[in-house]
Parts: sequence; C-alpha cells; structure tokens
Amino acid sequence: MFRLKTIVFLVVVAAMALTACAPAAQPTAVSAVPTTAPAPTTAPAPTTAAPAAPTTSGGYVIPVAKCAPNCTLKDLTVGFIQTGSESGWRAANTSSFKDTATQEGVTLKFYDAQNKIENQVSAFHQFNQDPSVNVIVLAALDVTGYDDVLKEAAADGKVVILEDRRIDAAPTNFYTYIGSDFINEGHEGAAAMCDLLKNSTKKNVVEISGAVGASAAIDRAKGFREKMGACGITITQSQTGNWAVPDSKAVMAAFLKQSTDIQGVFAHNDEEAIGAIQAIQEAGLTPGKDIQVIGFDATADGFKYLISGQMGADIECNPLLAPQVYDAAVKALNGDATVPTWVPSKEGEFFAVQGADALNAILATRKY
Ligand code: GYE
Repeated sequence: MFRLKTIVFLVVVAAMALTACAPAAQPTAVSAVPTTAPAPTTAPAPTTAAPAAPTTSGGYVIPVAKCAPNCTLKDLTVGFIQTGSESGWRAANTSSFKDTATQEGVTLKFYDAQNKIENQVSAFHQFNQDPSVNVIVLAALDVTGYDDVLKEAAADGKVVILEDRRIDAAPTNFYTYIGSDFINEGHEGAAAMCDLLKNSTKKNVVEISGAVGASAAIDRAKGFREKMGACGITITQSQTGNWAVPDSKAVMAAFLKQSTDIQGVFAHNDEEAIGAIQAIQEAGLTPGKDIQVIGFDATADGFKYLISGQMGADIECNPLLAPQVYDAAVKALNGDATVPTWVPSKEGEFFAVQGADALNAILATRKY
C-alpha cells in the first residue's frame, strides 16, 4: 500500500514538473491541430451585407425601385418641372412629355414654373415630399440654385433626371442629362454667319441672347465666340431678348438706333430672330440682304423665315425628348448604371440657300 501511494505521488510530481517546463500557450497562436476542440461558441451567423446600391459612371447612387428589375413605363410617376411656355420650342417640348405619357401610360405630374426659378425650387421640394412620385424631371431655368432640393431628392429616394438644359452641379446629383450640345450649336451658328457674311468686308454682328442664366444661352454664346474669329466677326452689341418676339424687336430697334453699322444678327432662338427681322424691316432695311440673321431651334415658325430668305440659317435644337427621358427613368428604377451622365440630342441645321422647295419638303416631315 505505501509503496503504491509513493509511486502515485511520484508520478503526479513528475507530471507537474513536465508542464512547468513546456512554453506557455500563446493566446492567439493556435497549434495547427487543436489539442482540445474549442468549446462551441455561438458565433453570430454571417451577415449578408446588402449589395451596394448601383452607381452611375458619374457617381450617382441610384435609388432602385421595389418593382426592379421589372419596372416598366407604367411604374413611372413623374414630377415634371417645366421652365414655362416662352417659345414654340418650349410648347413642343411640353407636348412631347404630355403626349408620350398618355401614349405609354406614364403618370405625369406637370408643373409650369412660369419662368420663375423660385417656382421651380418649390415645386421640386413638393415633388420630393410627394410619396407617389418616383422620378423628378427638371428643365432648369438657371444653371444654379437647386443644390438643396437635389440633396433632398437623394435623401427621399427620388430619381432625378435633367432634360433640355444642363446645370452647374456634379453628376453625383442626377441620373443623367438628356439635352443638346449648346456649345456645338454656337459653333455651327458662327460657321453659318461666316458663310452668310463671306462677301461682306465688314462683319459687325449684334447678339440677342436668351434668358440670363439659362445654359442654352450661356453655351450658345460661348460656342459662337469660340468660332467667330475664323472669319473676323466682332460682336458689337449684346442684350437678352428673353426668348421672345416683342422683347427682341425692341432690343433690335435699340441696337439700330445705336448704330446702323450692323451686318449680322446672332439671335439665340427663332422668336428672337423673328423679333429682329420685324425691327429691321421697320427700320426700312431688308433682312437677309442688308443684315443677315441666324436663329436656333428650327421650329415651324423659323422655317417660314428661312423659306422667305429673311433668316439665313436656323440651327436645330430637338424638343422631342420625352421618349428618351422616360426610357432612362425606367432604367433608373431598375438600377441600370450603364446610362451615361449626358445623352446629347441628335440635331441638324438648315439654310435659306437650300431653297423654298427643299425647305418646304423638310418642313412637311417635321412635328414642331
Ligand atoms: O432654344 C428656346 C427655349 O432650352 C433649348 O429654350 C431650349 C431653349 C430654346 O425657350 O426657344
């Protein structure tokens, strides 16, 4: 019995001695082969992180709709913020949105801002607050002034699309801009005026510009100035005609009072060109002969003055943008991040020298 106890005691002492010599187990270093199965810990189930929201190439985070990926035109409730009804172009643009919505079953909440930016901003805020609206389309009166409502739209999960006019805001604020390259239109306008004045030793041109602050006016003016030097055009006077016939007629009359040494008129749209033509006639001069006139938009009214030869050139600007805008809106609801941040409109230009027959034939095919 003694002996056994002694032996047991000696064995225990020996075991304790052995463990004392082995290096202490590092808390983190786990031996390859765990000697003892770690106690089952109730590790939280792996969380499937919500997939990152699709983002456009411009960095716009797309508020994907519940109907995705099968949203259709009928899922659109569009809050549309129009500038006003200042021109034939604008009327065609508005009809494009209203008619296409009716045809395609798009729910359209149309707002006419009567050319006041404060009205646009408050309408934008209203649409942000309106739970039924999933897409907001803006035809911007000005290039600035929308920062707060753009932020609010992002917070309220509204898709924002710009149509017709660009704004000075980062593309992180809107899904896409569908509208014209107004700078390029300005380039085409300068080239057309150079051609119209090719036989004139003097090239003094007056400018009747669009509404102050509008990207269409800012960019057409910039584009024209970038190319006018090619034939030595000088802009001698410049003033806004507010896109309107009567305002532009008064401006042109004032220009002629100031100086009759004018060879050309750079009018930013058809209404302004028509106003200038009326003032030139009332001054006893012949538009298209004594003074060359160019316009922009190429509406049906513009074509009439091309055909009569009183307007020498008309640079087209396409107002029928609704189908492209609604298609883009559906893509946004479906989380499609492939739509570019700018979709430039396809446009042409028309000249009096094409002749009445050819121009009438073209006019017969046009919708505005
Ligand atoms: O040229 C003018 C309208 O933004 C392109 O606005 C549009 C311009 C167009 O009032 O007629």
